[in-house]
Amino acid sequence: MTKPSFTPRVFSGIKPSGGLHLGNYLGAIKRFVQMQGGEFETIYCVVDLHAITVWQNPAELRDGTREVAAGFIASGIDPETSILFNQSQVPEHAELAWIFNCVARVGWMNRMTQFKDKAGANAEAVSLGLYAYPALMAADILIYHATHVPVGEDQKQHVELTRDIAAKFNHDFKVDFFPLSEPVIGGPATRVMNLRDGTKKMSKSGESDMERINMTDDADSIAKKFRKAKTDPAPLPDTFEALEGRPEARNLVDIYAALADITPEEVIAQYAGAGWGVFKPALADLAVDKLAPISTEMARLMADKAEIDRILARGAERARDIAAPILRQTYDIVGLLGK
Ligand code: AQP
Repeated sequence: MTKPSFTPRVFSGIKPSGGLHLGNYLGAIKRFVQMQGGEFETIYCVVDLHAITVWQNPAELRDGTREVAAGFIASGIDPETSILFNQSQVPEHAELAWIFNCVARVGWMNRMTQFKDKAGANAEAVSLGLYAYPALMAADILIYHATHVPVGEDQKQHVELTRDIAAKFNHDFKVDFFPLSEPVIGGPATRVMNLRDGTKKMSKSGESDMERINMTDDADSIAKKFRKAKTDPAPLPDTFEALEGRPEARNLVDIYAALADITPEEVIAQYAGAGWGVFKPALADLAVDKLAPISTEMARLMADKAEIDRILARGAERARDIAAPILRQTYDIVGLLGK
């Protein structure tokens, strides 16, 4: 049998489980923008069904969904060039996820490190949805036959699981229907770390606001958070390799590199021997320079929520045009009777 050729198509999403932070921007959104308008068809999603795997206040979820959409647009996602929508408006995601719940094995889910991290010692009490999350993520990607998935390092294991699910489905039903989607991970900021603890990633749901730079932070907050960011007392070294074993210092260098679109080695070449009193204000200025136009534009967009809702509804229609036939074919392959 000849292999089907899949349209080069990108899918990725962000949960509206809190405000966007610098990790989401550098690890994901910046890449989403770079992949737009070239060889790929690009589909970007506010994954609200993933957000509710932990309790969300309904009013905050609605606004958070709009705010993530505003963050995408303000960062450069063009809702005409890309398809931009929120996940719950395209029911095919949840329908395919059920099929994948029946394909994925419990043992595979048990190996997911993000579940272990999030559930911690409380695994018996978390939602079943949090456990099954990776099967929904596989459906998000495969309902579009997406070939490429730009993500931060923390999502790599889930994209690998998506490939396992696609391969098992294809094998079980003797078809070549779902592509083996490639994770796209690269650059200096695939894992932006918490500003108070360089061994933990920056997260929306981290305990303290001082751990993260929010996309909506003003210049004073950004400067204060970098000034108070944990570091060791040594100045910046002469070589990038010498940052080994200095996670907080390495993190700030990586953030600088990603914001300036240069390599961490170039940052070191520029700042070798500099103390934190020099480097932290330079980093804060750079971050303000890059983030202020985005947060200003987000605020402008959030002033017209009806317009954001219209953009998301239109994006959902376009998404369904791709998703519905793929779901119909999946049902047919599985043997589910219908029109
Ligand atoms: N710290 C990070 N560094 C680089 N990339 C990151 N991403 C998240 N945190 C970092 C990337 O952003 C995209 C969207 O992630 P998500 O919001 O859907 O899920 P998450 O990874 O669980 O994000 P958070 O901020 O940690 O949310 P909470 O605290 O609610 O669980 C993904 O591509 C992710 O890799």
